[in-house]
Amino acid sequence: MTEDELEQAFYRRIENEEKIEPKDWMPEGYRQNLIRQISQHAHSEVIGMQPEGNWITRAPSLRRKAILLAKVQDEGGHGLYLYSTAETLGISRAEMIEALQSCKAKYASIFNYPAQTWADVGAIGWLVDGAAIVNQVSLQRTSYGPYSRSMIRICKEESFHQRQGYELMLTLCRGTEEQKAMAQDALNRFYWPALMMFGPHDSESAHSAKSMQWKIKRESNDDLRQKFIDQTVPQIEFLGLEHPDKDIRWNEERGHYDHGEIDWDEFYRVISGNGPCNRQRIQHHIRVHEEGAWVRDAMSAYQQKKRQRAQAA
Ligand code: FAQ
Repeated sequence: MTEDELEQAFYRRIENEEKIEPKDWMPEGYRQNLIRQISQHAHSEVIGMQPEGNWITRAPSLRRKAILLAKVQDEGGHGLYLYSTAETLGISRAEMIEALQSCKAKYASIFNYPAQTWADVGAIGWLVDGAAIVNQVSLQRTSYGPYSRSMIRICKEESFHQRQGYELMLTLCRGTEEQKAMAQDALNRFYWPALMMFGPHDSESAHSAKSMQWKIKRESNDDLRQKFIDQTVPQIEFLGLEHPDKDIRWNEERGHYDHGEIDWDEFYRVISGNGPCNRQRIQHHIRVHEEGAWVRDAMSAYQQKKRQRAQAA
């Protein structure tokens, strides 16, 4: 088949909702865009372990500690599925890690905010995992087969994360005045950065047009953000907390909540490396990666020994 015929066949498959698999022909731009998005998604999961990981030794009970340990470990696992998914497109894990550590690749802006109190652990589960699920449910229908399948598995685990976060918030809101105030403060600090997780407005989104055409993305940044805004209003009411957005109003005609404007200067500051914890997050990743070098060396020495034994036999 000629290049033109291969391209036409690719678009027919996209049109027919068929999944594209690793060995199938695909346009180079499609491959590169997937590598960009999936590797950044993987980095987000791994860097996302840091804010909550900070609370494992300070969880207030054995039950809460066990839940938090399991959750943080799940996020590491999600990172590993996603790195493997990106590797099917012809990039190595080492190249992706290098791009992260040299700040060429991004990760979700939200993880550059600190988890300052125990209530932040609840707000992260409820709002950050909640926003991640809204996005990832949509990505279950993405056109690249391995990415779509990893999203199905990840969403199942994320919904447990979201529920444990909301349950933690509910416990605080039904506790003492101080505990409820701590929950309100965590909501106030995490609400706006959670909305930023969906990316810039559609009109400002560099990759959306191509990603929608290729069905890598199935819903736009603003549509997904609106879904999250709508679902969060009754959850805030049920907790008995005040909504951080003073402009939030139900719009009967649109069938959605109208809302206040996000501070986009803050968003661009954070994604360009100048958020509250950007340097700390990357430095921590580099340090731990270097400390783990002996594990990688031991694994490759073991593989080599196995290969040599197999050859000798
Ligand atoms: N933060 O043209 P667009 C989680 C960048 S998982 C940082 O709209 P696109 C689980 C964007 O990369 C959370 N950068 O881009 C968990 C691009 O930069 P580039 C992660 C952002 O790709 C919970 C530029 O701005 N989820 O939380 C952000 O079409 C708790 C232009 O933007 C995913 O990654 C941002 N918020 O749409 C873990 C989902 N927004 O690459 C631990 C998969 C935009 O040109 C604890 N990704 N940028 O240098 C996606 O769905 C998309 O990539 C979007 C952005 C929607 C994030």
